Amino acid sequence: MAKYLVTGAAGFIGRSIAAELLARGETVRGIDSFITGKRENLRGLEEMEFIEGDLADPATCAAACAGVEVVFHEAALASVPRSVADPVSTNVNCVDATLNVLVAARAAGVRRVVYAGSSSAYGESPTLPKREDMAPDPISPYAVAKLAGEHYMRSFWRVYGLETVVLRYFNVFGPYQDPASHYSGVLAIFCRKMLTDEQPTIYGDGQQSRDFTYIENVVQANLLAAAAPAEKVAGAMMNAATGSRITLNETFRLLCGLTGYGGAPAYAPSRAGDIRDSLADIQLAKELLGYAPKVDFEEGLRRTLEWYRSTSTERFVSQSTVM
Ligand code: UD2
Repeated sequence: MAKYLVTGAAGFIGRSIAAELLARGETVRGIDSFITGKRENLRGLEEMEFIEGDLADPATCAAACAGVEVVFHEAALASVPRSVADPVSTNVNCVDATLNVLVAARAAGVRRVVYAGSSSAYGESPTLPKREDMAPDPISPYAVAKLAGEHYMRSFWRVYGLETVVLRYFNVFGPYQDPASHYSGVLAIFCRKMLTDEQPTIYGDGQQSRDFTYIENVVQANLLAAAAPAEKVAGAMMNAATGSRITLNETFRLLCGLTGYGGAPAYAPSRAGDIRDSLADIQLAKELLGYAPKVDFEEGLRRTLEWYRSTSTERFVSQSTVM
């Protein structure tokens, strides 16, 4: 019987958490519907018990949670522009799915649920860095949906005593992030394009900034959140990030140096629902979890590029029509 359940286990972040748990000798169950998860991401996770299923279905959630002690809820439709194009799907796959997971977790006697929140909850307020005690101001339907999930987490702690911990991720990147859809994270898209000598597009003037967080840091935050004492973390929400930011223009220049790409970027109008600047205060995660980012942005970029280089370009080209 698995001790841990990872939802979205065939996605970028879920896959990475599952791999680390297995490396530590833990028993893991994963679930994915393959709406955005990839079967090839399960390679190397053969020891994981796997369920193909959709969290929008309560019976599937019940089967996934049976016998489990801790849930890492990573499954989502993660994209601001996707949610602008189709807010209802985002709601079903983020809000309904999260509520179903919580109901099933409670019924199954799960001890703790760790939830993938999003920095998009902070929205456009000009104050930087973003601290957890700031009022949320979600702009896109995606931000609203991820924030609703946070509120459900806290509610299940307050009302039912199910231990929940929310980690607000800040622009996570790294190996296994899908670069082949235009809904992908910007770094996955830029890495793939610049390695294959394709011109990347910057939406807006490129002066927007992000606290890009390498995947290993986020995996570390998750494992700490699962293990921390309930007195400290149950019902809590905290940023998971690096605490530094970089503009897209600077990122592009850095990637030119690392990839040898010699062209200029194309510039296109800003995307609806986009926010300008994002930077986390990571003090709370330090205090509550003992979290400290281990891999900085440049080192993360180098490792990510190495992975995209070593991974068959066919894998990405064959999926380039998938959105
Ligand atoms: C949001 C959240 C992030 C995570 C993510 C999930 C914020 C600050 N961050 O990321 O935490 O939840 O959603 O998807 O809200 N861009 C380009 N060219 C491209 C692709 C993107 O210029 O080809 C721009 C895009 O317009 C934006 C920036 O790059 O200004 C980052 O975009 P993204 O889609 O990687 O992530 P973002 O910030 O929407």
